[in-house]
Amino acid sequence: MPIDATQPYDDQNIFAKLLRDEIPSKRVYEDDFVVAFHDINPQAPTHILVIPRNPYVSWDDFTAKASDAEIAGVMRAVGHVAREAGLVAPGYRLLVNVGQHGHQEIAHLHIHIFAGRPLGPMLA
Ligand code: D5M
Repeated sequence: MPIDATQPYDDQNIFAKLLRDEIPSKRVYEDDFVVAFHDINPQAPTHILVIPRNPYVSWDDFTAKASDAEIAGVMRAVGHVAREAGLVAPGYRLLVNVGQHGHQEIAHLHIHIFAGRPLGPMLA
């Protein structure tokens, strides 16, 4: 079920548990700002999620509350993860779902990286 992007942060969401190592993940990268790991239900041959360490419900929450330094850190980390995974030459897609109409299912901001096959035109 999609979440309400305006809800308060719930520290029992699955990515909060993953950040606390209460559930396993296949991590590919971490730094002061983010943790990146393989999506459990991949929609492409490469499907990585990048999440901020800090508790933001959604992209809206993040862009409203995070410092410029943190926003830059998260965005740079996404680029770094894609580069280190060798995705730049073949290409990749970034996606952030927000709230009900965006079909965001987990109430901790996550940035999807899809790659590994031609992804076709944008869905809208
Ligand atoms: O995407 C939520 C994504 O989160 C969806 O692609 C599955 C993924 N997911 C759910 N649980 C896990 C765990 N435990 N590890 C890795 N990936 C997970 P959304 O944009 O909210 O629809």
